[in-house]
Order: sequence, then C-alpha cells, then structure tokens
Amino acid sequence: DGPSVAVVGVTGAVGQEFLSVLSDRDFPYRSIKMLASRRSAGKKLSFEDREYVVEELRPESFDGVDIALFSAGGSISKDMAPAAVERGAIVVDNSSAFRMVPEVPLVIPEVNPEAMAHIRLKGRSGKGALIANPNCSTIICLMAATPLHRHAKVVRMVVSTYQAASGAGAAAMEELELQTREVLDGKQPTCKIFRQQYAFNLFSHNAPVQANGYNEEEMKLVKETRKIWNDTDVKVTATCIRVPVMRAHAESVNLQFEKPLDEDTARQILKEAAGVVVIDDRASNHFPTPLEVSNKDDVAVGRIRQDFSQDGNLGLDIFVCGDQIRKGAALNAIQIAELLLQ
Ligand code: 11C
Repeated sequence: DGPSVAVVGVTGAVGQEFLSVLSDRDFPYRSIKMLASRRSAGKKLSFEDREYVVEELRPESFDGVDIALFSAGGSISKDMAPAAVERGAIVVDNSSAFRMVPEVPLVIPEVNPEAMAHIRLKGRSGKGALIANPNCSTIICLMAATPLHRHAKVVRMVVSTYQAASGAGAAAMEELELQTREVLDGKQPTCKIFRQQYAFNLFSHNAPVQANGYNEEEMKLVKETRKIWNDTDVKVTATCIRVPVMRAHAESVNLQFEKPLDEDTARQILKEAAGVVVIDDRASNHFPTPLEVSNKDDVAVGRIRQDFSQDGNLGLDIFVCGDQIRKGAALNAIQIAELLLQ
C-alpha cells in the first residue's frame, strides 16, 4: 500500500516527465492527483490506463497526500509548498525557492542521500517536510564530479555549460522548433521566450545578471555545490550558455584537486559510479552528446584527460552530458521519493 502522490505542475515539461518516470520505475503509489493552475484545470490526462482530470491547485489539494512533487515555478512553490507541508506531505520541490534554506535538504540521491536521512514519510512530528531538488546544471555536473571529489577532493571547479531549451520550459522547446522552421523558410524568427534569435545561435543564459557580473544560473552552480558537498571552501566559477539543443545539457568541467588523481584512475572511478556512463573513445572521437543522453537516466562523461596546465596530476578536464528534464529534474525528484520509501 504505497504513498498517495500529488504532481504539481503536471501539464509542464517536468510535470509530464514526472509521470513517465513514475511509470518507468513502477513507483508504488496508492493514488495520484494531477494538479495545475486554474488555466489547465479540467484538462483530461491518461496515465497508466486511467483517465484523470487535472485539478486546480489549492491548499486543500494536499489533504491526505504523502508525497507532493512540485514543478510549477518558484512562486507557486513559495505559495503552496508550505500548505502541503502543513498538511503532512513531504514536498520534493524542483524550483529554486527553498534550495538555499539551511534546514531544507538539497539532495542528489547518488551524492548526498544522508542530507535527508532524518526525513520520514508521516514523520515523528506528523508534519510534512521539504526537500529541494538542485538545479539541473548542478545535478549533471556533480554526478560526474562527486566520485572524483570523494577520491581526491576538489578544491576548485571551473564549469562552462551548454544548456538546452528544456531548461526554460516547454514553451522554449516549442520556440526553438518554430524558429528553426522559420529560419529555414527564410522568415523572421518569432522571439517570445528569449529576446534574441535562438535557432542557429547561442547566447549567455537568460537568467538575470547580478551585481557581481554572474547570472543567477552561474551562482546556483557555485552555491548549490557548496551546500551539497557540505564544503564552504570549494571554489567554483561558471559560465552558463544557452545552446539550440532540445532537452539535454552539456558541461565542460575543469577540476583542481587537493591530492593527485591520474586520468586512468579517474576513468575507472567514473565507470564504477552509479548513474554515470563513460563515453570516452579517443580513437573514433566519440564522446558524450546531448542527443545520446536524451531520454536516458544516466549522465554521460567523456573527454577525461589530465589538465596539463596543472602540475603533479592535480587537474582533470571532463565533458558531461545529461538529460535536463530527466536526471536534471524529474528522475532526481523521484529518486528522492524512492529514498523516502526505504
Ligand atoms: C535552465 N537550469 O536550464 C535552468 C532552469 O533553478 O531550477 C531551471 C532553474 C532552476 O535554464
């Protein structure tokens, strides 16, 4: 007799992926509620041979809910997650709303499951709890960097991202497709989600730029890494770029270690890491690509090489690709929910 689940933002790209992942992993739910904004309420959804009607999200929606999977944007999370927690639900929140709240665990199950070890379904207090899903770029980066960090301790990490349309939601994916057709047809591309042409182009990530010159996406990589690794000293810098790719992020990651780590050992460590697949074939120039990881659970890592600008095997370069909607969002959240069932 499994938990009752609510999916908040069920009509969005991540909401729909929550359903696919629940089904693919045979998640043992007892019942499931499909929740969204008033605009989507009343829509019919079929899931695992049953018809559901999307319900308008309200505080009372969470009566009797054990696990609420939220992906409806930060402001809806801020408004509604406390109501869900109040009613005894464990909220797994995909937004950035609560990630940096000290008492809210920020979890990648392969990396820091211990951060949520104190949270139980229908916990001792009878109250619910919040668990935050990290930003997709952070999840994908740390899936590859953490096994190496455990071995040789990362002291500095330089990340450059190549981020897909899906990170900006289903409407951005539609915009990329539409613009591609328009440009090929010689028409002026329609720019609604992004201010500039996206098809056949790339640009600095659309998140707002802060006073320090970093955009919010870059600062998430910095702050979330420190929280997840429980290491306030690790130095992280990032440059985040939006590229015209549909649903998987790529990241170039340069690592500096406290202890030496040679590339053969690193490759072996990554081969053995859960949720990671190594694609690193120099002879045929075959390395991870966004297309190869799309709709896949594992994060792919390749271009594993010693950074020869750092002496004494203290540096490595890697290239990582991961499905943004899956491991970057829905899969990670459902793995968190699975940990709650253990
Ligand atoms: C992107 N990572 O790819 C972003 C979107 O904090 O969850 C998700 C923002 C977040 O554009």
